[in-house]
Amino acid sequence: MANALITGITGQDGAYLSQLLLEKGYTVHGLLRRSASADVIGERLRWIGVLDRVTLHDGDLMDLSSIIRIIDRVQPVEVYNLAAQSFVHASWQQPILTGNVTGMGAVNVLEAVRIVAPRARFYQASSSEMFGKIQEAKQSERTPFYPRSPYAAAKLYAHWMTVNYRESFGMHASSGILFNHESPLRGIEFVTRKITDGVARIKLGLASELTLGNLDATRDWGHARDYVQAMWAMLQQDTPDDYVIATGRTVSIRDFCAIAFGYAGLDWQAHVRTSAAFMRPAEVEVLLGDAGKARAKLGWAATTTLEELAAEMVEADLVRHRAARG
Ligand code: NDP
Ligand code: GDR
Repeated sequence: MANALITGITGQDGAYLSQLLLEKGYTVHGLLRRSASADVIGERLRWIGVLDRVTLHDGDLMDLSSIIRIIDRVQPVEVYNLAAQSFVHASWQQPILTGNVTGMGAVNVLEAVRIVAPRARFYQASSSEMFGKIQEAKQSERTPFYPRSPYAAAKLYAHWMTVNYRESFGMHASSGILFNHESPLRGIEFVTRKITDGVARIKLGLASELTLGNLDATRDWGHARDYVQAMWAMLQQDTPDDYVIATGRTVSIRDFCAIAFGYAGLDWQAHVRTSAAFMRPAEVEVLLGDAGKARAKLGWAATTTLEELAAEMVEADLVRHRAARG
């Protein structure tokens, strides 16, 4: 059985990708950073039902020797670099950490692969945030980048290093420029999950208000379950390349509120407040992806509508809060 290694295995995408790779017959290994909160480690992997089917190795993206040791031991055929400080808002408070983990961390993984498993195929989790202040109405692989946050600048560095390792060393290194993708496993600080969690609390009488930031921004949102399939498909190609992965529909935060509250039979305007605390020093106003290349070359297309995604997330948050209430 082929070994795959996932950094960021405890995150949203790590859980869905683990599930997909296990279904495909891989032996799945993951990089796990030590935490004092050992009781919550692997919560997403447990939720999706794969925690006891993956092998976790202690290490950190900042610790090159740990990555070399793990890759040397596992000898993976595929390495998925999903680990990052991934919250854009936090990247202004922690720009150096974000640069180190999200930017340089990717180079640590590229170096480790080059040194001890040079034939392994490598996937870099690049981001639509790299388009930032958009230079074209619909963003494709040909659209110039304009990062608007320390997170986006770090991702852009990692992206270009992936391209450079491919061109300099002949590595099978691909970069997926993924637009926002969500799920019931999305971190609670990201806006969709914050909203669906708020809807569940309000529906169950546990809260009456939800405070958000900029409601005018629009995002091209898909489902993480669909998007990890594109990651895998990129590494099955004979030639490594870069691909935009998106739905081709952009919706404002305001309209996502209407969809999620509406699903639960609530009027969002009666409950949503805004606060400057959740505004950003620089905003990415609009993102809208053109995934035509992925459709043509990978045969990939998003299959989950935003309405279906919001419903699944609200239902999961209702279940969580009902269970917590006892
Ligand atoms: P999450 O924030 O859910 O997961 C991030 C993962 O990185 C976690 O497993 C986290 O571990 C791990 N991590 C953070 N710092 C370190 C470190 N120093 N060493 C080792 N591991 C570390 O992200 P997502 O699953 O949503 O996203 C996966 C990747 O895709 C990220 O790189 C993200 O930036 C990128 N991306 C995400 C998009 C999205 O919409 N979700 C869109 C485009 C790109 P821990 O559990 O210990 O915190
Ligand atoms: P984003 O996701 O920054 O696009 O990055 P996030 O959900 O944090 O923000 C989306 C948009 O919503 C606006 N917003 C709020 N955001 C948060 N988090 N909380 C709020 O209360 C709130 N109110 C309004 C934001 O201003 C923004 O415009 C995500 C991450 O997964 C990245 O790692 C990934 O690279 C990109 O998606 C693609």
